[in-house]
Amino acid sequence: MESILDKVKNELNKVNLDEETKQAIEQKINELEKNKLNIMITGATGSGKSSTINALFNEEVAQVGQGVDPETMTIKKYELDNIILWDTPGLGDSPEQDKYYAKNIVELLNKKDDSGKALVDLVLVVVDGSAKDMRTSFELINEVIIPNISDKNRILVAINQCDMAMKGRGWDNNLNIPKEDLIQFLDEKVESVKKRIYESTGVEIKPIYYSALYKYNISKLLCYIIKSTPDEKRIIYVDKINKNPEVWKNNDNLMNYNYEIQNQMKGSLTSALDFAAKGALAGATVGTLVPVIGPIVGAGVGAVLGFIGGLFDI
Ligand SMILES: Nc1nc2c(ncn2[C@@H]2O[C@H](COP(=O)(O)OP(=O)(O)OP(=O)(O)O)[C@@H](O)[C@H]2O)c(=O)[nH]1
Ligand SMILES: [Mg+2]
Repeated sequence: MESILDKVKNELNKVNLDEETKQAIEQKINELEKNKLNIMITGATGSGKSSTINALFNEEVAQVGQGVDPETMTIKKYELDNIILWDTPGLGDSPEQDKYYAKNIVELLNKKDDSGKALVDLVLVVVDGSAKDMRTSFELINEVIIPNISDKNRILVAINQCDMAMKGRGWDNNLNIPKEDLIQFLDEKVESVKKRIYESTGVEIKPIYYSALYKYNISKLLCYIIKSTPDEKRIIYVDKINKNPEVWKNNDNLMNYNYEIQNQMKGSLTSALDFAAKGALAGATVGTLVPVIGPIVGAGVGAVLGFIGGLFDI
């Protein structure tokens, strides 16, 4: 299938722009095509790491791309073309094993890419919202993840299994959403997780809650992930997100997440291309080419994500 960047490249070729500008934009697109996005998914055993990966991404792709990282033999590596998912083994089964897993996680967090930057772009810690004892999760977040990632904005804490947070009470099985009492319980949980991380580390992280099983707040989760993704890598998600519209349907209505997802991806690609073109165009300033590039990128993103239909209408 034609990728979003190929689509944009083709469309740009059709518009009336001078050769130099076109070349500058094309060169930038070629550069963006080489970008790799590395995401670590970690958490206690059974928290729902694998279910979360399958909810967010195209399941078939996730399965065919499965492999084992030969260096560690413990962290699973899924390659969805330019998205590399590092699925760590669940912690909490035995202290000796956890020590070994933690060591592998620290090693991966300290790995550098070819340009000398941290290889892992962001870490998603999946917390089991139905678990009483969250000690393993806090040890992982506070003692393993936070001390080993310098940009704290790249650490995400997501509370899964929100449907089971009150042992199944408060979950509306017909609508697949939490009822008022469960919402309140979950909001308090978010606050207490945030507080426990802050008190141990001084780092402020704002967790969210979702259900990978019932596909609730998956758009919110993706939105949360995109905002922590380096600007120029955001567009990578377009080709790989789950193509089943049902996944993106049920969210809290605090924001139009599906609109926001599209907007973030469009915005970061448009400004990257505008910035590249500016260099080639005499007298151009930042934003000069946005009226030309913006609609093309918008149409491309809209075409690929059109399967979500009305949800992405602007
Ligand atoms: N009720 C409920 N169950 C869930 C949810 N997410 C995952 N599960 C269930 O929890 C179990 C563990 O899910 P996995 O996705 O395998 O968890 P994991 O973190 O990958 O587990 P390990 O790889 O063994 O550490 C499975 O039975 C899932 O169906 C959820 O949101 N709600
Ligand atoms: Mg798993």
